[in-house]
Amino acid sequence: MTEYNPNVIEKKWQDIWEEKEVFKTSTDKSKPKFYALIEFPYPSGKGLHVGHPRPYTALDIVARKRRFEGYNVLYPMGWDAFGLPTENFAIKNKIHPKVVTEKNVEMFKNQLKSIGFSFDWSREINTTDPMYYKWTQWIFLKMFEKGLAYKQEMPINWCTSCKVGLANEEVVNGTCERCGGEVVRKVKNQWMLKITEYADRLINDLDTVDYIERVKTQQINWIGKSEGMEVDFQISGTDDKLRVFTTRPDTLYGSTYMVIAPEHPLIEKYKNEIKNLDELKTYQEMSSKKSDFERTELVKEKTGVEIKGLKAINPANGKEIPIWISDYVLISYGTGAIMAVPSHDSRDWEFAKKFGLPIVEVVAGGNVEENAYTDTESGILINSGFLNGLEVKEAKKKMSDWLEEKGLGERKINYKLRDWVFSRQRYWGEPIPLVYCEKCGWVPVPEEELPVLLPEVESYEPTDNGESPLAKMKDWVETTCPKCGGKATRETDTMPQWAGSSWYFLRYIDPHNENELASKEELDYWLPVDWYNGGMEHTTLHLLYSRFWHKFLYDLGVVPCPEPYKKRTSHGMILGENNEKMSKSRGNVINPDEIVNEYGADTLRTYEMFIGDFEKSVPWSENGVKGCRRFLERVWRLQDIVVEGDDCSKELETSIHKTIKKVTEDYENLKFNTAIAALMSLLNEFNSIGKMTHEDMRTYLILLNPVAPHITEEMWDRLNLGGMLHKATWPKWDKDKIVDEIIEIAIQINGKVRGKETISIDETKESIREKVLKNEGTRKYVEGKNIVKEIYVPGKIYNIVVK
Ligand code: ANZ
Ligand code: ZN
Repeated sequence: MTEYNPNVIEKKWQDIWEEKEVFKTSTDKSKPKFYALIEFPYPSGKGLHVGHPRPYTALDIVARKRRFEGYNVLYPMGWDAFGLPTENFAIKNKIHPKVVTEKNVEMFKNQLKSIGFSFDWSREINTTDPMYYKWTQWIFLKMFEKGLAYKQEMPINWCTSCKVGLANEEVVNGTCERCGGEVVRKVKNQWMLKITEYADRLINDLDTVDYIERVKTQQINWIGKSEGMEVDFQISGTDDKLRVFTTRPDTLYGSTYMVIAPEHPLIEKYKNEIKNLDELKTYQEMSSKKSDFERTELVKEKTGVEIKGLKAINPANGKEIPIWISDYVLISYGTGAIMAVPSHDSRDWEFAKKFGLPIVEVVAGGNVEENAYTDTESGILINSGFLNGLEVKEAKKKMSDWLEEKGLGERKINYKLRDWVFSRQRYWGEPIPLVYCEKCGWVPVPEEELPVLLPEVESYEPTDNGESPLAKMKDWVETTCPKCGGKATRETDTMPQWAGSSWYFLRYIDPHNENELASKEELDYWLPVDWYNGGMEHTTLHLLYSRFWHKFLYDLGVVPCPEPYKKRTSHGMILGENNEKMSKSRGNVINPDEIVNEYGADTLRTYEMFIGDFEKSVPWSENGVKGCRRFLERVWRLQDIVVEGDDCSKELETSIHKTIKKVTEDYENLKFNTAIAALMSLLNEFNSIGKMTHEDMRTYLILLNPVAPHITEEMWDRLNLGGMLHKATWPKWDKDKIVDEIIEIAIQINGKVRGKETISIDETKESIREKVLKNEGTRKYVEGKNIVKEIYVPGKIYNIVVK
């Protein structure tokens, strides 16, 4: 037998698959469909990273398995190619971003092809292709038409080094997510998208999809729905009111002072009455330099200034209280003003302690001299007039009713989510297809004139006053108004990088359509995406944005379902050997090309799936790579023990059927490592009995094929196992053959049987526990609760007590 030589066989099979269009999605709509999606990469100059193939291989495995099972599979790939790194490279090296992008795409594509992913390359898309961004612009215009895009003077996050406005999501710890530069606030006229209008639906519809729990939780927290009251405090000696937002109207009697954000208009309005205006101005100046992040950081010592000459009246007890300004109150949330209750809010408590303000306990249960008592479950109201003796929940309701009755306030729901800053003052993005006319205002470019192409410019650098480089192109900027024919100017801002990725999964469905973003027939068949895997870092950015766009398109009647993705999973990162992030500066970056060249693509794929729990971050290990290569060599040598005969080996029947079951289930549950481990141990069993029938080999190769497609296809061919491997059908396990191994146990929660789970008799307690907690039927009784006790009666009942 010849030696295992991946360099030869991998290229050979990649060429055959490509030539025979093996992975081209079928047009046959009578088959069940499976749409597998991974986040398309940004084609940076650095090339593919070993982190990329992890999710790509995972869904490649599922896609290949589903093809064997008779599904019509869509597993596409494309390029999210607009954005800053390419533009910054273009500026530095004076090369057009288009050229940079082409080069990088070519490099990425070759790298991906060398790993043998089963993408349907005929559906490749690129967000910078005018035929693509025509539809990105079209969706924007629809939003504009429906009033969801509007321009507003906004204090934005301004990166002093990229010279560009950033979305809140792009600011990390007060610095630019991309370059690490300092972020300050700057007021700019910005296009905004009203994602807030969809806030409730973005929360509620999470109930209808199968996302991993931490993704759901992060989205819910990011949207930050908060139910409370707006309450008016009279300003002493005037008819004027100062309105606050509070989630604790029950604590109103304990409000001993008020705080407004430094930007609050009250200061300007009462500048003649205020006695310490200069001091306040200095404070305002100072806080304008801080980011929201810095301002709300809990550990920071509180700062503030009392507004002398103004007082407010607590509407509950009629007492006069002081008003302060402090930057721990944000202008962008609620009403930009709060009623401070130092006894029951930690920030207010710290502030009161620092400035010697009175602390009045109104919910008994803690020790408010020591710290704020914030518990809302068990306290009883005191010092609070008509609320005395009530629990917090009742008191909230009673106070809210009272305030509404007296016309002093109203119930209000607030969200942390802000509208999406949708302008960038940069070159390498989709032009915003609007023109400004003195007479008609903002006018959309007519649909038949889309796409508005990015013009050629001399330099891609933003201007120093923060305008886009497009602003310097007089010929392009000056145009006529589509409405009245008068003089008009084009919008020179471009869209953010998140635009193109907000709908790309729709374009894969019908990538060459010239008349629509995708045809209704194709959308009806393929949507929703059945399985979307992507990084946790995109949970509050791309994932939320694309759900928002999809819902908008659903409202327009363009797409048939309100949610784009049926299922969302997430992978862990691959770290350097010493458990650190891989980075150029640490010199620990592994280039997948080197692994492919030295060990083969199948080894890379096997290793990345065997490396550990798919959802957890794991360190790279060269030894691990070698181990996987040795495994594949042993697979290769199985050819030596093949004997004539088409029936399954009798001796190993149970093992084979158990392995089929395990691998089949594990692939679907992201447990690739344990699937591979099962295949390793089955290999050992074949070797120990020293023979394998053709049928055994077929089964084995099909099971391993999704992980290591080249070696398995080659062995199938050499052993003449019938046609080509990728055309085979997925093996089925026979329940009867493993019957004595599989038993059913009952799951009992708080004394009631709520469901059943099948386990094998030799299954470990940890594994059984994991199954029980994930059980479809019983999960809902356990989730979000405290497990206080677990008792397992082996082979019979798994008892859980929750609180
Ligand atoms: C009085 C009070 C008493 C509060 C108490 C809390 C506890 P969430 O849940 O995040 O919505 N707040 C309101 N607007 C604010 C702003 N612009 N900047 C900073 N803080 C603001 O929090 C709502 C609570 O945060 C509000 O309820 C208010 O403080 C504060 F025992 O009012 B509370
Ligand atoms: Zn006009």
